[in-house]
Amino acid sequence: MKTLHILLCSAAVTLSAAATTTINPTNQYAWAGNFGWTLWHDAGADGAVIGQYVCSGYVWSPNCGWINLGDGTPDDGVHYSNASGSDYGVNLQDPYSSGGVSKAKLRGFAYAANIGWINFENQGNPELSLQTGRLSGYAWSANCGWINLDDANWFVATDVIQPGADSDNDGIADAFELTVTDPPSLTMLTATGDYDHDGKTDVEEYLADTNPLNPQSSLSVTEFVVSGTNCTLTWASSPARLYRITSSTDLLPASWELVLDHIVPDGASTSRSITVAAAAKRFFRVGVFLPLDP
Ligand SMILES: [Ca+2]
Ligand SMILES: [Ca+2]
Ligand SMILES: [Ca+2]
Repeated sequence: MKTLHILLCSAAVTLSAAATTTINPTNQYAWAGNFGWTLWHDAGADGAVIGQYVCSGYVWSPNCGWINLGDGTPDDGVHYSNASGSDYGVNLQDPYSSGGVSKAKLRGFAYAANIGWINFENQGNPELSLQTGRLSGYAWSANCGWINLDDANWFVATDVIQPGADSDNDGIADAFELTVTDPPSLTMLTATGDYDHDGKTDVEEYLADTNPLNPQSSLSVTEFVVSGTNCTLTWASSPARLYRITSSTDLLPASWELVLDHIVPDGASTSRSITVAAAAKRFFRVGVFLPLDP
């Protein structure tokens, strides 16, 4: 066996609670049959912001005025409850991947002073592509009807997905910390620590969306099979992340070459096969990154 594998987390992340819009200036139009175009980028200083856990900012309707997607600060630090008039907004939730497509659902309520609540719900099934940033589906206004996020001619797309607040500046989105700890804590995970002593730092586990409190959970190759010139790597994966495979013949830092990029996970486990030259020594590594990271 002259081929082996190693595994590294190869992603960097900048965290910020940005207020500027993430929406592409060209692809920013959603069509409402009863009140015309809505603009998601050109909505003033606070256009729409698509975040890893919550949306925020404003959509502008020339006919109906501002539509508020939320203030970006849900009461629990993770998702808007949409159970009170002071903690409402549109959440990004339930990421899934199947058939080569990764998506997350947009769910919750937006509010427009002139037309009331706009519901992002299951029937209209508004979603975000984690690969392209393109929105799809419909939002529903009880007073004004459907808003089509993916019209035949125009659609809404985000250039980036904001990771969200990192108030303790540890490189881990606060919402992730509050989700994985019980009771919710921002001090348990740290910039340099490895809480569960599995060899992956807390930050690496965040980047890989593995459980930093469970040593059985980490980004790792679970199977490596060589058959002739065909190598198959299998690793545990998260629907909220994308992956890449690089290879090297000698492990020198400058020698790594990209083999496969923007790999959409198959599900909880992902496999990819790579053909190599006969009798060649070849090293592989799997990297992970946040979709559309700024
Ligand atoms: Ca943090
Ligand atoms: Ca760890
Ligand atoms: Ca772990």
